[in-house]
Amino acid sequence: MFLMKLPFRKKKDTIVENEMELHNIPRHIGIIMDGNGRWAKKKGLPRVAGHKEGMDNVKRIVRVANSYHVEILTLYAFSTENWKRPSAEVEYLMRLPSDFFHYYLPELIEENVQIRTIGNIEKLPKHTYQAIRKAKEATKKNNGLILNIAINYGGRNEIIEAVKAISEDVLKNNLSIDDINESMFGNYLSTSNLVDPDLLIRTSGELRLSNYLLWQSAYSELWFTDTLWPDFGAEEFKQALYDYQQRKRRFGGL
Ligand code: V0D
Repeated sequence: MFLMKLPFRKKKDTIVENEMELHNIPRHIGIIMDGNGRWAKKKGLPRVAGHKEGMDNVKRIVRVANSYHVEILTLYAFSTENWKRPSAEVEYLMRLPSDFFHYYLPELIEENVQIRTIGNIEKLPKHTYQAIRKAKEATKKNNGLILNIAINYGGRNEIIEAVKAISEDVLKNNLSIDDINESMFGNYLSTSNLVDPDLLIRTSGELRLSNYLLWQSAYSELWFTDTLWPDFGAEEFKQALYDYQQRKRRFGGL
C-alpha cells in the first residue's frame, strides 16, 4: 500500500510532523488487529508467539492514541468465530487478558485509561472473565482514553440481541413499534454510550469488516494496511490519523 513518508518536508527545510497535531482527531477509532499468526509464521515461530507480540502492541498503540487525545479505542481481540480455532490456541488466547493486565494494568491506571469490553464475556473461561472484571473495576473511575476490547463479539449477533431486547420491550408495552428508529436502536447495542467510530483500521491486508461493528461503522472512514498487527507502530498509526484528516466527511449528504 502507498504510504506517504512521515515526517515530510514542507517549505524550506522545516520538518513538520504533518499538520494534524490536535485538530480533527477521530474521537473513536476501531481496529481489526489482524496478522499475528502470519507474523509468527514469517519468523518461524508458533502462532501464539504472534498473539503475544500482538498483545504487547496493544499497549504501544494505546499509548499513542492516548497522546493524541483519542477518546475511544475499540479493538477486535476475539470474534464469535474464533472459537473454531484449535483448542490449544483458544486456551492460549484466553490467558492474554490476564497477561495483559499483569504486565500493563499499573501503567494503564497511571495513564488514566478506562477498560471496557463489548461482546459476551460471560461465556469466557472463568479466569478470563475474572481478570477482565477486576481490570474494569480498577479503572472505572478513570476518565482518560476508553480502551474498549471486543471479545467474543460479533456484529450480527449484537444486532440480533438488540432486536430481541426491543421485541421484549414491545411485548411488555414499554415500547411502541412506532417508536422504533435508528437512534433508539443504537441504544440497544453494546456501544450505546459511545459515539460511532470515526475511523476503522484493519491491518494485514484483508479488505473486509469481518462482522465488526456492523451497525456502528455505517459512516466510518476505512483505512487498510498490509502491515501485520505486531509491526503496526506509532508512525503508521499517525499516518492513519493524518489520512483521516485529509478526507472529506459528508455523512452521505453533500
Ligand atoms: C490476540 C491481537 C489483549 C489480537 C492482540 C482473548 C489477537 C493480542 C487482550 C485483552 C489478544 C482482552 C481483554 C482485556 C484486555 C486485553 C486480548 C485476546 C487476544 C483474546 F480486557 N490482547 N488480546 N485478548 N490478542
